Amino acid sequence: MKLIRIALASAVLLAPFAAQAQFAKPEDAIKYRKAAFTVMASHFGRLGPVVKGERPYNAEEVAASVAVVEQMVKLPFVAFTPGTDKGDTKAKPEIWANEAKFKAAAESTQKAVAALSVAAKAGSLDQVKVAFGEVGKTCKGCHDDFRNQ
Ligand code: ASC
Repeated sequence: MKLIRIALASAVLLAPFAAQAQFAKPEDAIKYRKAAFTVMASHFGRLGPVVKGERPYNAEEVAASVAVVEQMVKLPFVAFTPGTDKGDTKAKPEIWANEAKFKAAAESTQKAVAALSVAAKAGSLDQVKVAFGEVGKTCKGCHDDFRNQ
């Protein structure tokens, strides 16, 4: 019992360091999160012309892009580690000043993407259009609050 308590206490205390240990240097975390956002934006952006009717709806193509977005949206938020507010980044200090709000914003994006994934898998352009709009709103909301232009 005592050992378990010590192990749990250590795990809690060391958790933030474990997250940081994934990246050798702050620049690595910045590069990593930017890479995830870049790939995500590329695949989310491909849906734009489809939902606007400028490109024919291909359900498989859309589902494949949404699957990439769904994977990418899991990645960048853990890379906003302490000390990565400086450097080649547009991240605002608000991310670290208001971590709960940032976490909530990340989670609402992930939830919206999960809904987009359901729509894409259903093969319904109407549902994809709605879900796409909702994801876009969460992207913009987070950028307005947490990213410098
Ligand atoms: C995109 C993209 C974003 C969001 C945002 C939505 O395609 O790259 O960052 O949509 O512009 O408002």
